[in-house]
Amino acid sequence: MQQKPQYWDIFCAVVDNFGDIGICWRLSRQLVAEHGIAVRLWVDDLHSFQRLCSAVDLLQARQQIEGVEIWHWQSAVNWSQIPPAAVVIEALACTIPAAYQQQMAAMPDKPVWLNLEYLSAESWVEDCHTMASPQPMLALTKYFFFPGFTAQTGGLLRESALLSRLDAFVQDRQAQQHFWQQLGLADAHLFQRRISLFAYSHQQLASLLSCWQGANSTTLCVIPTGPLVEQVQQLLPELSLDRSTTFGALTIKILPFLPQPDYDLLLSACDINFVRGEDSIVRAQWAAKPFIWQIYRQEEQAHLQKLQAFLQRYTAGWPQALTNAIVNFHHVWNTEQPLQATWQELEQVLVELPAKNLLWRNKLESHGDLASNLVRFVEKKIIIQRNFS
Ligand code: TRH
Repeated sequence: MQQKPQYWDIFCAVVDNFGDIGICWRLSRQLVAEHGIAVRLWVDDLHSFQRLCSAVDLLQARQQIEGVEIWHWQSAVNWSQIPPAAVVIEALACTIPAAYQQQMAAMPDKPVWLNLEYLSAESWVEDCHTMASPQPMLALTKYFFFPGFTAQTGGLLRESALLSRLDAFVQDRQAQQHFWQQLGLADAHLFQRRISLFAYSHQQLASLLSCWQGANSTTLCVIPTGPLVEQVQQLLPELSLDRSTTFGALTIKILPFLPQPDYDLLLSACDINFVRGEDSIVRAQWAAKPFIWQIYRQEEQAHLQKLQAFLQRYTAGWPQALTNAIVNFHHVWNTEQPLQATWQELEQVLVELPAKNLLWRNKLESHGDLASNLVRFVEKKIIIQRNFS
């Protein structure tokens, strides 16, 4: 007899940008497709979700896409009518409704309640990963689950077929040509390098673009639609939004916001990837091409500490000149300081990065993937709860 799938509720409050929903959408699809879990994804902002997934219907309170039940998390939901799932995830430190929490506490088999945290390479994460947070008012326990870069954390989101898909794509010139063609860039292979630029608006953008304009080699730079495009337009008013525009050695093409699986391919098709926030930096590491991370800004410069922690792990054991080039450029890019000299320093060592990135990728892969690590953790908790009830 076929077993009934286990229900998981994932709650996603979109703070800003696309990281929150990007992560929840990936996780939900993977849980459904690879673990046979029935996922109900609660999202408070369907507009942002629709940018990532065009199939999202803004008018539906409830819809199913790719096997995931998507529910609009809005004030009108009558939580007393919603039986909680066996597993409840508050994604990226959002807070689930109090009425839903009461329902959880009233269940004979208490749900496993998890707070899926933000990504950080800082060492304290290992101590807090899977830590229990008893909720005395509710007779429930919540557990912290941290994604991360070491075996003592929950690992990173990675679909089981991702790396073989990316490797096959990189080895298949025809598939790459077809990919570029579909983006209106049949001539992409004629450029000496291809750069994807996904970044927050930036004070040094003009300086970066002028490095590429004046370079000896030709650059194709693709920029996804968004506020950065407006900034580029102000700097380069001749920029066309529909077709490629050339400025010296630099050609720019504005791309539509791609579906996530296509964005993964873009990162593999490019020679250098500028990424930002929390999810695209992870995808850039799976693509293993040289990447530059613009970390999401936090109050009191907390993000710079996080960046330093990441760079320390990522460059551990590297030759000093390579480490310096990477660390220096990340520093100026994230503090928006003049970058011409550091860009030139970085260019000298770019050729060394793909091999280093593959080693780094292997290491990350060995920690398992976040969805599978979550499932394993939940299974253990359910067994323990059964034995004690
Ligand atoms: O959009 P972001 O800046 O998101 C940020 C961070 O996650 C940050 O930590 C969080 O606190 C804040 O949001 C609220 O960058 P991020 O995380 O890379 O998310 C972008 C998502 O968009 C990611 O899932 C990749 C996806 N994407 C596409 O699917 N297609 C595209 O064309 C592009 C450029 C991105």
